[in-house]
Amino acid sequence: MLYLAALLVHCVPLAMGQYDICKSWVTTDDGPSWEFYACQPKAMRMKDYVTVRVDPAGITCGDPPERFCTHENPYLCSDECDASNPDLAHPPKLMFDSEDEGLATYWQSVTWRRYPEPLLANITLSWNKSIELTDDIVITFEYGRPTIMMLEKSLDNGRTWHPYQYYADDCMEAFSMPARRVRDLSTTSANRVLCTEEYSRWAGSKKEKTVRFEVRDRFAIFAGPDLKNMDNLYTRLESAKGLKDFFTVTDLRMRLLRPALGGTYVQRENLYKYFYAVSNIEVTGRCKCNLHANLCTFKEGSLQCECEHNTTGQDCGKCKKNFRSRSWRAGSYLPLPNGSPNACAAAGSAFGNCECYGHSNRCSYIDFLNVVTCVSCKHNTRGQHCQHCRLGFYRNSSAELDDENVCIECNCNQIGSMHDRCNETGYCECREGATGPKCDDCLPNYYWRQGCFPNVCDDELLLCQNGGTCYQNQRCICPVGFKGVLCQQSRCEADKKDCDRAPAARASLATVALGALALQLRGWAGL
Ligand SMILES: *[C@@H]1O[C@H](CO)[C@@H](O)[C@H](O)[C@H]1NC(C)=O
Ligand SMILES: *[C@@H]1O[C@H](CO)[C@@H](O)[C@H](O)[C@H]1NC(C)=O
Ligand SMILES: *[C@@H]1O[C@H](CO)[C@@H](O)[C@H](O)[C@H]1NC(C)=O
Ligand SMILES: *[C@@H]1O[C@H](CO)[C@@H](O)[C@H](O)[C@H]1NC(C)=O
Ligand SMILES: *[C@@H]1O[C@H](CO)[C@@H](O)[C@H](O)[C@H]1NC(C)=O
Ligand SMILES: [Ca+2]
Repeated sequence: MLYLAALLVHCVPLAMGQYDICKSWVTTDDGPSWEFYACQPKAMRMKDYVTVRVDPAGITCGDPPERFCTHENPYLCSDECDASNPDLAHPPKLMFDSEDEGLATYWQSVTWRRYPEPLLANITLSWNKSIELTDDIVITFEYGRPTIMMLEKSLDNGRTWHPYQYYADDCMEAFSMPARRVRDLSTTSANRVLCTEEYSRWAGSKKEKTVRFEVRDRFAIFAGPDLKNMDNLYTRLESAKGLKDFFTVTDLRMRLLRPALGGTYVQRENLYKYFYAVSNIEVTGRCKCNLHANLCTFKEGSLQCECEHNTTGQDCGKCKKNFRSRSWRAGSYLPLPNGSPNACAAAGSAFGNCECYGHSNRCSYIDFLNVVTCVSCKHNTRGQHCQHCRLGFYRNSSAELDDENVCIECNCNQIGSMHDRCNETGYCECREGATGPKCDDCLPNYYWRQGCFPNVCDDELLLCQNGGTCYQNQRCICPVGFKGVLCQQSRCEADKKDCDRAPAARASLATVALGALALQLRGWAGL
């Protein structure tokens, strides 16, 4: 009975009745009709849909066969890993199987025979689908938990990775981070990435086997210890920036950085007892469908939302064709308890089918042309169907026409370009001497000063004459007695007064120099 109660409490956030239907047939004063609600799929065991990759190559034990020992009895090393024998192999898939007979099956790494070189392994889980975590990630280690590891996540199918949580027996030493516990986080720090020491200390390899990423404890910050007040969590998920995304992943990566040591030091004489062994990785979550679907099915190798509200796409992230009369929006948990569907609406029924690709809410009939046209196109679009980009913008060729960001600003350099229009690939038309897609660079032999100007001089071509030096390609600094853009002009020829003064100045300099020489000569001669 106690067990059952625990199970029920555990299931509360997963099997919540809230947001589980997308529409219902209701009877109102105007007769029966559909009513629409925000909806989301049920939480599932995500390990059933995952693809796994273990790096580096050769990190899985058994090729060649290898002996290993345990920390409990390091001198009894009877266990053996052999990839070619199904009974003795430990391939990655054993992290995701169901262990009916109660016997742990596990992936196992090679032993730390290369010590002191670190024993590193990455376990990467990919769903090719955005997933919203609804419960703790629980990783079960046989033969001891790593003393240093890190959890990373990706939101873009593995293109970019971000730290999710750090784990070490000494956070300061391993990551230069203070140790913190999720339980101590507050409403403003609920999505903080932290380092915890709770899952890395040695407690005997049989006793403490799990490493957690605590989703429930973070939910509890808003929903209370038993997650009773889920409304408050849903309200926060809508209003707190970045909170929803924090619990969303497409991929997860465990970076195993140092195995269990079973003590303080590594015993070099028995390296067979140091390795990683993972028997289970539990990830509980639901497909992210932007609150537009309550079903998510495994099709053609990946999970896909069964979109309602006239939306479509893997995550119901856009409006169906012919339903783009207003731009796409995610459903919302608010107002409680049923949320808002924010459904896509059929395009302009009043005037036949005037598609505006979601850039306008209104069509208008122009009598003398006999056409229906979209009014006030948004998102920098223009045209009868808002299908072109405004002047000064160009079309992003990899975006759909109904994308809010389909038109990209040309951003032409105001001084370097002829005007602020650009061609279909975003190239501006440059004034003389300017270059680059945005005309903010100068061609060789031009310099930038409120536009591109041809170089006056050049240190290599030595255009400055009569010993002049080139200053920043802009002008020659002339020696006394010369002037002109390239110091080509003697001051004597240019101006009689200069001519009179210059030799005099030179003479006086010569006198001083001679005087000094005379003094020195006198010194040598001992006079
Ligand atoms: C593990 O992944 C990280 C990037 O997330 C990479 O820098 C590192 O080299 C990988 N380690 C191994 C052993 O493949
Ligand atoms: C990922 O999912 C998309 C959309 O369902 C699909 O087109 C693509 O083939 C999948 N990629 C892989 C590697 O499974
Ligand atoms: C979606 O389109 C269909 C067909 O036009 C319509 O019957 C239905 O009410 C629409 N759903 C929503 C949520 O607007
Ligand atoms: C063009 O659109 C694609 C797809 O939406 C997007 O990934 C890319 O960042 C956009 N490019 C620019 C320059 O905005
Ligand atoms: C845009 O201009 C650049 C530079 O002149 C050129 O290389 C490119 O081919 C042009 N693109 C189109 C679509 O005309
Ligand atoms: Ca297993």
